[in-house]
This record gives sequence, structure tokens and C-alpha cells, in this order.
Amino acid sequence: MNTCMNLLRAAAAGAAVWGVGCAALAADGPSKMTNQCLTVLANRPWAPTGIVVNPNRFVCVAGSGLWSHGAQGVEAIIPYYGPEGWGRDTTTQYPDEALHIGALVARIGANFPFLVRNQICFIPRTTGELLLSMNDQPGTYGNNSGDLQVQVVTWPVAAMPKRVALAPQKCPVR
Ligand SMILES: [Ca+2]
Repeated sequence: MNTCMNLLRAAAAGAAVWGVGCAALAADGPSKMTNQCLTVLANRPWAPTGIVVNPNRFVCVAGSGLWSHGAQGVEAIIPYYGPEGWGRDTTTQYPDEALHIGALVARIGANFPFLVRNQICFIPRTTGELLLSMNDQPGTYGNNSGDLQVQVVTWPVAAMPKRVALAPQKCPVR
């Protein structure tokens, strides 16, 4: 069993999930695939992942779970959904992804956020830490609840796959 699997098993046994994953694989060399599973809390904006991405990596991020951005007054419900988000918030001005409120979003360092929703793959154009968050208006994270399991897999760009099927629902649960 490789180091990655040992770490994942430790996480499944109840160890802290943050930063736990297959970082050791990355240390084995840039030619290796890395595979990490994280928990992203709905009420914690822009949590660090400890995963530094760079232009030499092909990165895929996928989420699974159930979370909520809070109450919808007009509809009189507290909606719960997955990484695709609520997507029907009436806010039209902020943030830019307001049409995808509640969606899983990512950014590299201080660069602009982008939508992940169920899954996205990309080649970074800069080097920086991958940050993950629910898309919600700043200052309104306090009434959020739930979390997503998020899988982050990277390959060398030269070995990027043509098809990707991640399984974030199988990530270790806290
Ligand atoms: Ca909220």
C-alpha cells in the first residue's frame, strides 16, 4: 500500500481531514499523479487546502455532498443542495457568480474565483495555493451549514487524461 492510501485510511479513521491526502506523492516527484480528499465547510469562506498548483499540472476538482447558504425568505425554505449550488438567488449584483449562489467555487491565491460546481479541470497559468469555498456573499456565511467532500487530483500536463471520472462521494468523511 502506498503512502497515499495510508493517509486516506488515517483520515477515514477519524484523523483531521484538512491537508490530509496524498501530498507525499507529490514529494515523490513531478511525474506522479496526486489525489487528495478534503472537506469544505459551507460556513468557512475560502478555506486553504494546502495544495499548491502550478502551470506544469493538470488539475481536476470535484465535489459531492449537501450544504446550504441559508434561508430563502421569498420561497420560505432553507434549501440544501450539492456543489451545483442553489443557482436561483434573487441577488443580481454581487458576487459575479450570484446566479450560482451556493455553488462550489475555487481560486488560485489572490486571483479571481471560478466556478467548480460538480467538477472542473484546468491548467493553472500561475503558481499558488488552491482555495475552495461556497459561493456566498461576504458576511453572510454565518447562517450556512453542511459541507462537501472535495477531491483534487493532479497530473503532469504531459500526462493529462482525456477523460476524468472523479469520485468525491468516496472521499473520507470526517
Ligand atoms: Ca449565507
